[in-house]
This record gives sequence, structure tokens and C-alpha cells, in this order.
Amino acid sequence: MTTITLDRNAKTVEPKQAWDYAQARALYDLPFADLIFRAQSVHRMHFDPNEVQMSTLLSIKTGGCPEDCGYCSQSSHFETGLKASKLMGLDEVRTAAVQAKAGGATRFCMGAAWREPKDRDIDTLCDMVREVKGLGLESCMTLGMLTQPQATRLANAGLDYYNHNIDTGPEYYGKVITTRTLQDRLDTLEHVREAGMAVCCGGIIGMGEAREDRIGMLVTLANLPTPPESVPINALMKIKGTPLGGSAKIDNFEFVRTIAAARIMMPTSVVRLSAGRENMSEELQSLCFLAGANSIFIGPKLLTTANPAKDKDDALWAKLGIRSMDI
Ligand code: SAM
Ligand code: DTB
Ligand code: SF4
Repeated sequence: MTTITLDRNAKTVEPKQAWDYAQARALYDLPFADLIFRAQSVHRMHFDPNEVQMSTLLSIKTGGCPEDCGYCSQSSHFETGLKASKLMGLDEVRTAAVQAKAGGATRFCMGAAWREPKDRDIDTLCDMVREVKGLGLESCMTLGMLTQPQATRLANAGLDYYNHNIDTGPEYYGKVITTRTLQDRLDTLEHVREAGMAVCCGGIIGMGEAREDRIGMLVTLANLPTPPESVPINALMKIKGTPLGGSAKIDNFEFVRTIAAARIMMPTSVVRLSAGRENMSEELQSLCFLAGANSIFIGPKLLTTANPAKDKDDALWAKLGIRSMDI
């Protein structure tokens, strides 16, 4: 194991191997300015600090999900008022991807409210991947658990990334979801890796978890056999009718600390400021970028919830001098 020094003037902290909880905790607990300086220094070693990747999401199959994720509008276990729909047709996906590209996205992520896809849907999903790739966009899908053959078929169709979040730390996992285990998620991540796709894996902050759980989540991610190339950090979008819909709002600095620790612990990964920008001030988003976030979702909608309007985002990019990252 590599030891890290927490010398306040050190420019970088770059362990090449495992992080243990105590190391991660010491990092996370640093005075705020020291943590941000560390994160920004690491960020600049691997990325242009003024570039942010713009992604757009599309819900290709909405609602009616048999899983009981306590944060989710799409679970059939809770009354959220969401209207369920079947798997979208190819034409609708193509139209949405063309629009996303015209709106400035370079990455297109398709999400389905499934526990797992059916084998018979995989050909259609592969056609969707080919459409998106044909437009020159980076592709990502999140469809629930995958078998090894399903992962291989998607990879062969050209799918670049598979998103499958661990959502929270190991000790809090059972408080959030009971219909699957953390190990189920890790098994799918292994299938994704084996198939040769890049892994997009992160979680949600603000579900009533403790700082220990946020750190536990980052330690789990950083210690995967290969850390995820892409790490989405979502701020909980509170959904009425879900068990976690009444969670207390996460402290802004705590959220930024999570981003900064993710950046330092996974220095070459794209850290995605994912759900929650709709409820964030310009200043908070800017702190997230300073802490090393370098991807966001653009477009008026995430999967089922709101995202900032384009004119608002464009005004912020202009104020900060942020450019879109090429893929
Ligand atoms: N059903 C698939 C799955 O769970 O893997 C894919 C879709 S699911 C909506 C994708 C991810 O979105 C979840 O793993 C979760 O991390 C995030 N998410 C879902 N609802 C959210 C919410 N209300 N606030 C923040 N993030 C959320
Ligand atoms: C991820 O980590 N965040 C995105 C993407 N992966 C699929 C989804 C956010 C969903 C937010 C709640 C909603 O819109 O339903
Ligand atoms: Fe289903 Fe995914 Fe929502 Fe969980 S997060 S209920 S698996 S759509």
C-alpha cells in the first residue's frame, strides 16, 4: 500500500494503489482550502481545468421498475405519480441524440428503469448504440444488472461506457436498497470490464448517510481492480413519495468535499457533477469545478427530473471561461 503524506504544502497526493479508510478520512477531513488546493493541483496534472464534458441524458424506458431504491421516482414500490412507459423506438432515440448534439453535448447517456434488461431487448439496444455512435457522440447506457453475454453484445455494438452506481457506502447500502446487494452491483461491473467497456460508477450524496458512508463509497470505488473511468456524484433529487424524499439537504461544503476527495482518489477519472445542479447556485457549481468536477449533464431534463435551462448554463460557462471538452 502506498502511504500518502498530508503535508499541507504538497502539490499532489497520488497513491498508485489502494486507499484505506484512515487515509481517505484524513484527506476528507483536511481544512477546506487545503483540500481544494490538493484537488485542483491533481486536476491540473491530468486535465485542462477550464474544460468540462457536456453530456445529455435520455430515459429510454421510464418507470415501473421492480427495484426499491429509496431515492428513485421510477420504482414501482412507491407512489411518485410518474407515468411508466415502454422501451422507446429507435427513431425517437435518434431524434433525441441529434438534438443533444445540436445542443452542445458530446456524450449521450441512455437510461432504462429496469432491474436488468431482457435478452430479447439487447438487439434493439445495440441498434440504439450504433445510432448514437454514428452521430460521433460518446455513448453510455445504464440498464440495471447485466450478464456477461449481454455486456459483450453491447460492447460489440460499440457502447463506450456502462453506468452502474454503487450509490453509497457499504454500511449504508441496505438502508437505501433491499432488492439487490452491493455484491450484485460489483458482479455487473466485472462483466462490464470483462467485455472491454469503460466503467461509469458513482453514487448519491444527501440520502441521510454519514460522512463515513460517503468516504466508504469513495474507498470502494477507488479500490476496484481498475477504478472507474467515470465517477458520477449525484446530489439527491428529492422525490415526493419515496422513502428518502424527506432527507435533510446536504451541506454545500460537504458536497464539495466529496467531489474533491473523488478527484484526488481517482486522479485520472472524469468526475461528473451529475444530478442536483438545478438546486445549486452558480457559486456552488463553481466550487465543484474548482474541486475537480469536469463533466455535467446539459439539457432541460435528467431522466425524470429537471436540469438547468440552456441560457442559464451558457451564462455560467461565459462567466467562468469554461469550454466544452472534446472527446
Ligand atoms: N435502473 C438502472 C440502475 O439503477 O442502474 C439505471 C437507471 S438509475 C435511475 C441510474 C442512477 O441514477 C442510479 O443508480 C442513481 O445513482 C441515480 N439516481 C436515481 N434517482 C436519483 C435521484 N432522485 N437523485 C439523484 N440521483 C438519482
Ligand atoms: C447518474 O449517476 N446520474 C444520472 C445517470 N447516472 C443515469 C441519472 C440521474 C437521475 C436523477 C433523477 C431523475 O432524473 O430521475
Ligand atoms: Fe430501478 Fe434504477 Fe430507479 Fe433503482 S435506480 S428503482 S434500479 S430505475
